[in-house]
Amino acid sequence: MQVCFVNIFSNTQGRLGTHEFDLILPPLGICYLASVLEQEKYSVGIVDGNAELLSDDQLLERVQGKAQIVGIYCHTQNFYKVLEIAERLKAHTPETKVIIGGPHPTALPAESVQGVIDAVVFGEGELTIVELVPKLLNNESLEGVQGVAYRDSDGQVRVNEPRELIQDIDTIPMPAWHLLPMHRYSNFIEASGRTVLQVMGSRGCKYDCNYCYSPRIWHQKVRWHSVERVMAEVDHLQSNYGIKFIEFLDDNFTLSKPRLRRFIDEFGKRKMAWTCSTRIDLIDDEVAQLLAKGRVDHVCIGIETVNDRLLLAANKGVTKAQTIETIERCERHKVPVFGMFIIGLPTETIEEARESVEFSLTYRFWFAIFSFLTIYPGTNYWAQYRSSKFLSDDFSRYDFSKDFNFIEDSKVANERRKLMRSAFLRFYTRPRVVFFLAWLMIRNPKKAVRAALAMVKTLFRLIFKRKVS
Ligand code: B12
Ligand code: SF4
Repeated sequence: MQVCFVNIFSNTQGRLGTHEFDLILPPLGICYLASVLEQEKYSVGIVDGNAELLSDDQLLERVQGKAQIVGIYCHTQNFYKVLEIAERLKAHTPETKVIIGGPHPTALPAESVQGVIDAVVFGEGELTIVELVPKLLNNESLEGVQGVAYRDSDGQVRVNEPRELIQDIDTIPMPAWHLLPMHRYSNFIEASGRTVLQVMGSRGCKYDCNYCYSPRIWHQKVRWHSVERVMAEVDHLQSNYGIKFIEFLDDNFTLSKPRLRRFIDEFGKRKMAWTCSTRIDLIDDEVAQLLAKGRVDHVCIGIETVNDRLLLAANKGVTKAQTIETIERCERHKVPVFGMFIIGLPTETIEEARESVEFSLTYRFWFAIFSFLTIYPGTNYWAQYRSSKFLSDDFSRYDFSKDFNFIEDSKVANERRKLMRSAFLRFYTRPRVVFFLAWLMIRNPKKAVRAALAMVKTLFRLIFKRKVS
């Protein structure tokens, strides 16, 4: 094989452990890259160690000596692990070229050229990989390859020019799903036990919230796939893999009303369930009506906080009044909302954090999740706080399901942790959630028992205040 892409197992089993709750999604980024390389007639493979729960040794066994180039997906939290895997790969087969890409290298290209890494790809990868792979296979210089950082023959770190985004994203082939262990993917709770897969109908977001990384990689531009292309992906997933539920990963699915209307008409012809994400200010009455007409299962909305001072400071561009209006509108139109909250925004007091928790319990959210503020590289907050003593420089702690990586006052942080525990307990022990699990039990007893056990385990940990590891 010429190129093998790898997604390593990430131990993100925090408060809401991804594997315990069957939240295992395909690594779409490397699937697109595999697909463009296959189009260019390279032999390509993917090892999704995360989905297959592969230990480092098992992963290395699957990859070592099997490919000329190994490309590893890298987010901040697994950066050290990625370097370690690269090191072991090279120790076994020094001639293998190891490249990395993904959110972390995109945010910190120069700093990511470390150890044995031969090339770091930053930004959108499809055009870069097609130019990079022949250079690596032929041992040619990487000078001038846009979107690449590397160490030159003098040992100097070079960061080449960034690459322009692809204008027409319909030119990118569908993700190479056939290279994935498709039976392993799941989002049990969100898809209520149905077979589920993710589709990206667009790339990018025009907003610029201070805690978000999306504006950096996609340059605050929104590029859409045509509705026809989206339906082709949906049909492919339905007919080849029996998928019954689609989770659209677009940053703001309801940004364009004309497109939403066309989507609802087309998708409605298929007998499939779906969910999407959007913003508070992108659901007016017409959008809520369309979502209800399209029988959306639920809509995920980043509420983050309901405090106007913090919303302004986070550059969120919405107010508490707008939030209430939209949530009530969704209730009226029977559009269930999955509310996502952040606890620990810079300068947030414990009273302000409590406001968010009370809000999540007052309104009829379908589900709610409370994340610890994690300031990721590439975000505006990172630019603001990167040299602050409050921000951890240990990347393995950059995990929004486990703990804060930005602590201004440890006493307040402790109170926030306690608040998160009680929020979790209060939200997830409500009769509605218990009934929901009972209903899932009928649908898929095995998985429901696992999810219920995971919940009990998490509650147990919380009650006894044991550190979640
Ligand atoms: C879907 C998703 C998930 C899914 C699964 C993702 C997966 N890898 O399996 C779930 C919900 C499970 C998840 C979990 C987590 N996620 Co997540 N997730 C996303 C989301 C919403 C979309 C990812 C996606 O498909 N993007 C679309 C593709 C096209 O973009 P891409 O992945 O960046 O890939 C392009 C380039 O980066 C590059 N590229 C990517 N990989 C590689 C590899 C090589 C070798 C090369 C050359 C190039 C390259 O080319 C690709 C095509 O252009 C992003 C937000 C976002 N806007 O990207 C967050 C995001 C990636 N997640 C994030 C985080 C932190 C996590 C968690 C660590 C959170 C946690 N603590 O639990 C876990 C990690 C779990 C894991 N094992 O990977 C952060 C990463 C920030 C950072 N700097 O690390 C993001 C950016 C969200 C955010 N907070 O801003 N996530
Ligand atoms: S949080 Fe949502 S709206 Fe804000 S910049 Fe990120 S993707 Fe866009």
